[in-house]
Amino acid sequence: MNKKKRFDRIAKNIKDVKVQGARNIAKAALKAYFLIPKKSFKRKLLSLRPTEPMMENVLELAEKGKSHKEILKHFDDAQEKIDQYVLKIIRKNDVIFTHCHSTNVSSALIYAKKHKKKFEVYNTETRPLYQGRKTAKELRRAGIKVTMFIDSALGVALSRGDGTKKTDKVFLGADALLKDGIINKIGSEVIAQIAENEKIPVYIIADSWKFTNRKVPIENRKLNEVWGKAPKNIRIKNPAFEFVPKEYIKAIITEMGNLSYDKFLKKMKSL
Ligand code: RUB
Repeated sequence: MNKKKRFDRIAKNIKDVKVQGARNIAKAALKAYFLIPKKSFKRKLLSLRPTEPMMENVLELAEKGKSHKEILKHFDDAQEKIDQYVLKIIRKNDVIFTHCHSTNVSSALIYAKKHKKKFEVYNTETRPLYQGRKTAKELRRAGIKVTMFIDSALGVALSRGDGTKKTDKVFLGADALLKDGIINKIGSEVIAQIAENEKIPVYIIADSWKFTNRKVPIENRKLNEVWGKAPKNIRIKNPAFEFVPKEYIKAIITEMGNLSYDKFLKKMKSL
């Protein structure tokens, strides 16, 4: 297959969410960019998932001459450090709630399981594309006990009702780390609000390369993801992401440590 065809195939997989999550998107985009390292192709990649500053950051690094290998090494090194920090905060019998599918979150949970931590996970199915099923399968394969909830059972999952246990911690990934909070999968702000009411700490688990000072638009996706053959006269909205203000965040765990959001911002400023 020629380079253009391979580029197009990767681009389609990113657009269709076959490749999903900020880190996997950044990795795939990088692979595509190195096939055809041209500005117009970079622009095309950035247009596929507009809420992804990590993709933008790594493509800029590549444009400035950082090698593919160096960038991939950052992802692995960062994850290793994140895993260590997350390991330290998981307590015996914790119930950890997560949403959607995040490689940064799942890897850290799997690492903790490998290091003999005893905990279980509550997660959401994450309509309309059901990334929660991917999370549930991945964690279960690693031997972690998982209970999946429909999205509208968020309140039940987070506030002990109908036979559920008390949730001890919320772990959310992030697509964008901003000055005043983070952006993650739609539903994340409601989760953070309920967690705040229930006094459950919310941890953001993310590679610091998701940080940006730029304005990040929220991606609105195709309506047929929500309702395949909806009657024409019904309007549908399908926002993919949502902003979570830093006030709801107990700490952010990046490769730089387990920090309050303000301390994290200070560190980013000093780089
Ligand atoms: C995925 C999502 C993830 C973040 C972080 O959304 O919101 O929580 O991207 O993921 P989508 P990671 O499925 O629409 O891409 O930790 O893998 O970078």
